[in-house]
Amino acid sequence: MALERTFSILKPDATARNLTGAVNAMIEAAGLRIVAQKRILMTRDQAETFYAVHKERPFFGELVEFMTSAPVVVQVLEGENAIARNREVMGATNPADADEGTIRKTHALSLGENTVHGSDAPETAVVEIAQFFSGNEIVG
Ligand code: 3AN
Repeated sequence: MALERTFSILKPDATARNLTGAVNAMIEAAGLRIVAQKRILMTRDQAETFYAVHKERPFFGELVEFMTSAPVVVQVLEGENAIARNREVMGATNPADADEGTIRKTHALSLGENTVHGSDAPETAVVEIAQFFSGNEIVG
């Protein structure tokens, strides 16, 4: 299996509770390398573009509000099978359904305030990484 890259976000509920280091430690312990990282305040435009696939869903407005409410940390993670590996360590979208030892089971507050985002497929990873990072900002 070749090295793969995935896009990750530490969401506002994580930065608000000063959990950047704690979540990063879980990501690194899962065998993923943080090869790019920056803390930003997402604009409404950025959040609406990022979550465009959910535009028709009833929670879209709430999701955009939340993602722009406080800083986030956007990241590129690299490793063997990184997309699936990251989703494994993130845990289920709803923390109530997440396995013990996952980031969401350990830290998430609710279905909306669920601490992390991770790309769900190679195609989305490429698009999501390109929205926030240029090539020379990623150092593997
Ligand atoms: P995941 O982030 O696990 O891939 P998606 O892509 O189904 O989950 O949902 C994107 C984000 O939208 C989730 N991370 C979650 O924060 C939010 N979300 C999903 N479903 C709901 C919901 N029913 N109510 C509020 N927020 C939701």
